[in-house]
Parts: sequence; structure tokens; C-alpha cells
Amino acid sequence: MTELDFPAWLRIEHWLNVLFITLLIRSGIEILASYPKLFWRDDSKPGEEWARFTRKTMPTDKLYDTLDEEESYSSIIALPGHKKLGMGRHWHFVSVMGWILVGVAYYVLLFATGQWRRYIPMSWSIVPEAWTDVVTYLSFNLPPLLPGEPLDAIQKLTYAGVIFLLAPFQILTGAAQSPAVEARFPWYVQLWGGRQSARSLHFLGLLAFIVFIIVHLFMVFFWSWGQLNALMIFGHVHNLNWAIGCSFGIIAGIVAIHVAATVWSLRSPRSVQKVLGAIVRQARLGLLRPMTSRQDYSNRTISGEHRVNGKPPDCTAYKVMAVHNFADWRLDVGGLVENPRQFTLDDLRGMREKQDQTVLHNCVQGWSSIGKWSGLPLRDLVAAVRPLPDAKYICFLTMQETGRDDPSAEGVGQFYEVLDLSLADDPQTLLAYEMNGDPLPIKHGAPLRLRVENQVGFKMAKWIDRMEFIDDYSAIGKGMGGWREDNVFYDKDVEV
Ligand SMILES: Nc1nc2c(c(=O)[nH]1)N[C@H]1C(S)=C(S)[C@@H](COP(=O)(O)O)O[C@H]1N2
Ligand SMILES: [Mo]
Repeated sequence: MTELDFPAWLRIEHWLNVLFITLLIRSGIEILASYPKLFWRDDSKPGEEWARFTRKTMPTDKLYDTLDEEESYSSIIALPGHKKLGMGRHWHFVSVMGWILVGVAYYVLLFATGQWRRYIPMSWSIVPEAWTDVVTYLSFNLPPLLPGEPLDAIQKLTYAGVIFLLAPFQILTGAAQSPAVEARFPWYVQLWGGRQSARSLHFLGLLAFIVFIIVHLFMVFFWSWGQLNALMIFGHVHNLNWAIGCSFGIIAGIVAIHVAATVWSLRSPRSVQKVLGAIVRQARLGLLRPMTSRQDYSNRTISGEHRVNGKPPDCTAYKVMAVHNFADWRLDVGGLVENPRQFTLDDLRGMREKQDQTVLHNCVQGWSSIGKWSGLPLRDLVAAVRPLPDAKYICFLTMQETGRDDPSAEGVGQFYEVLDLSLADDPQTLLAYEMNGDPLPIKHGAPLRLRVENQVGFKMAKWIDRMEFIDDYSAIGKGMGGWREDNVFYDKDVEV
């Protein structure tokens, strides 16, 4: 065999890659568990999934929401397992940052050192050769190596495919699922066939990675575990037993990191949320926060049945108000403002002509729908109450008492969400009182709900009746910036 002279940087990259890819796979499976169905179309219409990874069936006689569809997977396959979407997201985002850094360094070094020649084929004749190799493998024989190279044709093509196509494909289809990217560049999502198509393709990319890993491990084993590991660890074949020992040592180390990440996430999710959240936050605010929504989907793309998340207020006061078309409802706006006041629905309707926006809704769980929302841009209301200079956030309080309204919810107390005041400037941040041309239906947040189109769905509080301008949210709820942040450990800022 021609020497596989792996330089030190390449050997280090290889093992870091193993760490990050396995973290990405397990945390990705956790994210999948929260909505274990795959669709091609952006309405995520029940029954139209092309793949499902759950046996649950949904009731047809009562309102269920998409959280009822969530699955609990084992920690063996998911990081951390057991319905912990918040944790899965933190690990996925931190790992992808690490993976991209490692990947960029890898590309740069590959081209700087000429090592790329190992992987990029220079002649089309490699394609028929690769095919012959596949047939040879399938008949349990070993194909010849390429002249003067350490790989056979199919190996070379596969590595080129994984390094230069599959890895970028996963990053690009991942980015296509960020609500901020989708809001700012709707054409980019369409490039992948839509939000659900991007999610499905991202999943197929995962399968491709898993197949690659299995075949790769099998081949290494088949060729010589000791020799190849010696080359990938020390850069030369020396003492095979020592190399085999070290390879298992490295694998044990990676497994230990997985176990530690899993145990940490299950035992103290709050500290994971704080530590990993702080790392991801920088990248999120720097790269994605500037992306403001510019969506204008055509009427014909509107989903026939917009999906629902959250159970409506289950109390007499709300129901009586609903019967009277919310004539008695008031929006209370106060806190750090010059002009605290109450608004009726008619006040909001009368402040200016309603603004329409037809947009893609992204739920943190992975489903989407397209709806047309109409209402008052939040910035108009902000201008009317005149925030004081130290106001930094708006806290949206709702009429929903989660413990009362949804006994299966993973927390109790009033549902609320805190928004950075700066997001109120975005033209498509809206206080919506209409949906698809009708007054807002109860399940979608009647009489008033928030729309912040470059964020994930859970920020868009429904059934709002109070807005408080504040300079600090650490004393509200459990202090994390929202009910879901408090109870299921999501990030407060969710451009992804
Ligand atoms: N008050 C309240 N608002 C809420 C929720 C909730 O549970 N309670 N769920 C959020 C989530 S997770 C999503 S995805 C959207 C769903 O909006 P929709 O039901 O109109 O599709 O509402 C958000 N607003
Ligand atoms: Mo959601």
C-alpha cells in the first residue's frame, strides 16, 4: 500500500470530526423526536408525512396541539433523550459551530498543503472505475488501488462526495431551517423546495452520513484496524497493538464526552442552557439578528389548516369575553413608558390601517405553516406609549395559565415571553388581530397575538392582555426570559 502519510493536523481534524459528527447526530435525533414526522410541503398537513418515527395516533374528536405529537427517545440514540428538545437544540448548535470551525480549518489546510489531491479526482475515468470497484466489492473481492495512490476509485469518489458535497449540503439545508434566514431570504428556502423539504433533505443527509460511517468502519476493520489506526493516530505504522489500544482509548474518550453531555443535560439542564446558550448567543445575535423579515408569500400558498401549538385559556372570564367578541377585553400597556394606557380592540384597529403579511411560521419543533396575519405593527404601539430610555425589553403577558389550561404541560404558571425592544422596529413585527382575513380564531390566540417573523414560533405569544416595558427580566418567572425558556430551557433569542 502506498503510504497514507497523514500530517498531524489531518489526524487531529479526523478525531475532532468524529466527536462533532456524533454529537450532531444524537442531538439531531433529539430534535427530530420533538416532531417525528417528515413532510415535503410547508403546511405540514397531518396525514401527508412521507416518513414517521412514532406510533402515536392523534385524537380526531378534540383539539390536540403539536406538542402532543412529541416522542420520547432513548438517550442511547438521542442527546440527551427523554423529550428534551431544549437540550438537543443547545448541543446541536454548539456542535455545529465547532464542526464548522474544524471544517473551515480542514479545507484551508487541505488546499494549502496539497492534500486535496488525495480526494479530488482529476479525470472522469474514475467514474467507470468506481463502478467496477463496487461490483468487485459486492463479489467479496478487493479492487485495485489507483496507480500511485492509497485509495481505490470508489473510495476516492466517496471521500470527495462526503467532504465537498455532503458536509456543505448538511450546513446549507440546516441554514434553510433558520427562521431568520427564511424571513430575510425567502428565495433561499424555495431553492430547497421549502422549509419542510429542507428539513426532509437534512434528514436524508443524516442517513447518508450514517451509511458512510458504517461502511467506513467496516472497511477500516476489513483492511486492518491496527494499521489504519496507527496511521490516523501516529502518522506511521509502528506498534500495532499499541495503535489498537490507542484507537479504543480515543473512542472511549469520545463516548465519555457523550455520556457526560447526556448526564449533565438530564441532571442540570439550567446550567447547560446558560453555558451553551451563552456561546451560541454571540453567533446568533451577530450573524442572524440583522436579518429582518421581508416575506410576502402569495395567497395561494396559504395553508388550508394552519397547525396549532398551545392550549387556549380555559376559564369563564375568557369564554365570556369570547362570546362578546372581546368587547370587554383590554390590552394593558405599562412599565417603563411615558404614557401607560389601555387599548380596546377597536383602539388598535383604529390606530392605523391594518398591515397584512403572508408568512411562513416556524415552530421550534420543526413543523411549519403559511398564514396571512393582519394587525398593528408593534412599532406603532411602541410609539404611542413612548418607552423611557432605560426600557430594553417588552414582556408579553397572556391570559393562559398553563397548569390550568394544559395539565400535560411541562410547567405551570402564566404564559409569557420577553422580546428585545429592538425587535419591535422590524416592519413585520406585528400585533395580529386577524388571520387569513377573519378575526383571530381562539386557537390562534384571540383576540391578540404577537408575530415576530424572524424568530421561532414560541416567541409569538397568543392570548395577550398585557405588555410591560422593562429593563431586566431576571425577576420574572424563573428569570430566563419566557415561559418556555423557564420551563423547557429554550434560548430567549431564537433566530434559529
Ligand atoms: N400563550 C401562548 N402562546 C403561544 C404558545 C403557547 O403555548 N401559549 N405556543 C407558541 C408556539 S410554541 C407556537 S409554534 C405558536 C403557534 O402558533 P399557532 O398555534 O397560531 O400556529 O404559538 C406560540 N404562542
Ligand atoms: Mo412551537
